[in-house]
Amino acid sequence: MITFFNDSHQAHAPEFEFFRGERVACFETPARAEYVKARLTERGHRLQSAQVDSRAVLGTVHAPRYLAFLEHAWADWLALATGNERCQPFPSIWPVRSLRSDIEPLNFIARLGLYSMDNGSPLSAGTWQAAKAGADAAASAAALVAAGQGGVRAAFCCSRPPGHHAGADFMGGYCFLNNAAVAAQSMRDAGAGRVAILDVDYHHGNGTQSIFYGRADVLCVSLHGDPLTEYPFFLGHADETGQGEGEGFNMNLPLPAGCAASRWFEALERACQRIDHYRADALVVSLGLDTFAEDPISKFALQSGDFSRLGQRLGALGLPTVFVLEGGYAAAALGTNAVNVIEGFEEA
Ligand code: OKP
Ligand code: ZN
Repeated sequence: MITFFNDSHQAHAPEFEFFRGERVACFETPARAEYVKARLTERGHRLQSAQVDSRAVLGTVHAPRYLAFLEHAWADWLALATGNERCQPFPSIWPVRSLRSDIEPLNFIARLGLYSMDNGSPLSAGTWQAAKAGADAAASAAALVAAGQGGVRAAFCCSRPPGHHAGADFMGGYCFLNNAAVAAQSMRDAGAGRVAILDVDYHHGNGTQSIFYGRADVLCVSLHGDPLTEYPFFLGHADETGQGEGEGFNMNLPLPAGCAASRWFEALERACQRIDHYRADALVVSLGLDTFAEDPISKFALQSGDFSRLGQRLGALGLPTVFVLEGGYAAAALGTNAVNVIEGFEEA
């Protein structure tokens, strides 16, 4: 399988996040992608770098004022005070119900709150550069797979930071630019009439859902930990089925934290049947690997061998497919688990 990788993911390297009010080392680290790269190389997969500039498609899935904020956020932060290059900015106020989000404040931390869903998505010097490279990879993979040149049926983007929590105008959950949305929109633009997005990350992909919620041309299906107890808490319930023209084109399959792998595979089967019935022309997989039993922040029970089975089932859908890496925090196991999905897919 063609694999996209770009060293500039390393430019996004915040040092800490908050956990129970304390500073802890980030879970979403550069080592994650390096472990996947190492395993891909070991198994003889070809790595390439992006050749498509995602700027135009980013302008259709994200709000212009959010993109402008994100691109200049680090420079704005540095301009605020000397020494800020050694500090990470975090939001401290958010425009919740009854507060206005139409007017962008001038204050940097207020703007950071306007464009954030949580205080768990630290910025660093190279956040924009890394996230943009990931979006470029998603656009490149989509272009390649949509064109089907040389029999290319699938591509995998080994990029970070992840993207599925990022909405049209906000960051959150370690995500800044929605790579799955970029891939899906790029495939639509390249002529695919119907695109399905399947999100198998442990956490509900609220950003992806919200971007396509009113549309019938992109079906969103997600299996994830029940938001009653799991992040992102405020979206991902089974009764969210789409709205307007999009009614019936969003499917959530929340599962209880701690459930067995057999239950997870039953939900995967339902998801695949929905995608079959939709008669999708192309598939985007938000490949979170935090369903792994050893994941430090998640509570599903998949073993490494189960990722081969996942890949086989996705391959059996028989669709042009773009994989984008999302979460997965048992860093040293990510290489094996990601490559198991890819090789399972190729076997099918
Ligand atoms: C991102 B992805 C721990 C707080 C948890 C949110 C989890 C984000 C998951 N300090 N932060 O979907 O894997
Ligand atoms: Zn996750």
